[in-house]
Amino acid sequence: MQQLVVSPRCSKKNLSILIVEDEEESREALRELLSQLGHSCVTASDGLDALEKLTENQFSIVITDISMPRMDGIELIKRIKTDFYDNVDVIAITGHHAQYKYTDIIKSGASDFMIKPFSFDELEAKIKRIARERYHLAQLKQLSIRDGLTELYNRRHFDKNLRHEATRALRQQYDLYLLLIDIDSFKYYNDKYGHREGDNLIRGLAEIVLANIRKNVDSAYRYGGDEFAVILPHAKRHQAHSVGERLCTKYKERNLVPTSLSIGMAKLKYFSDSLEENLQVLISEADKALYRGKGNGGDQVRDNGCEVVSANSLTL
Ligand code: GH3
Ligand code: MG
Repeated sequence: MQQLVVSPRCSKKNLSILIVEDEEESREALRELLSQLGHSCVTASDGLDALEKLTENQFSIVITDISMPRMDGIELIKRIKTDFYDNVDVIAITGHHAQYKYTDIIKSGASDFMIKPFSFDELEAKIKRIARERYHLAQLKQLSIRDGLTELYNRRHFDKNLRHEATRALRQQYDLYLLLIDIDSFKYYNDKYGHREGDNLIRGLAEIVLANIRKNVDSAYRYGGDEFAVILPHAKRHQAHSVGERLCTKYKERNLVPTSLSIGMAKLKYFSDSLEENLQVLISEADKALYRGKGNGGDQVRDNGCEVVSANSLTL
């Protein structure tokens, strides 16, 4: 699913919180109060217990005591920051403020710090601040990987995801195809109907692409200007072909004359130990196939073996 979504774990309310405290009474009191605020809470009795819970569940915030048997809070915070970095915020609570300085605890990776006895209002305010920051950070992260016009993933994210997907495909030895899509005669359309209509056409194509690929498997990108890319992991040649054909056909149904789509497809191959080299070949082959199709009149899907499939000749 590619729509602009901020994970519920990052939303401003209803956080998943892990409470780490060796003293049962305090632990249960915290759990009850935080649950009353609508958060879902899990408890752990020390650092080791907390690490186990962290591997079993996803938490937004860990509230941890510092002095605990087996593994103390400082060690726990360090482990959280190395193993679960970015995903978890920690609020440390201590009654031994002479033993641990604020700076020591923040340096170990905690987002905030409280000294016992503390008021519940103070804890609530700190949780709210962290939740707000997490929410905005998640939004920023989403924006940084999206194209502003179409909300598809952007080119930067394409580069990152392609590396990730290709690594998995080569390691696990399954087929991966890349489609590069370019609108034919788009300049003419822009000139004739204006830039705003041109923008609408680009948005419309993004919708078509999203509606015709497998959710949670394939991914679509605005590659730049009037070019789009689709990564198809676990796809055979005929499947990649038919995705391309379907896109051409669905696009034609919108009757945005004189524009049409040219699509080049290529299969990821292992040429060298350098992933970058393999990716360069993949992109260059899809690009060459695309331009061969364009040179041949456009409105077609070509693969790197030069095969042409005319969208006009399809019976659906
Ligand atoms: P070809 O058939 O060879 O693909 O040529 P074309 O007319 O489609 O033009 P080309 O692909 O060479 O260039 C893409 C054009 O798309 C150039 C640019 O003015 C236009 N363009 C790029 N980004 C945007 C955009 O965000 N909105 C609009 N309206 N136009 C854009
Ligand atoms: Mg074009």
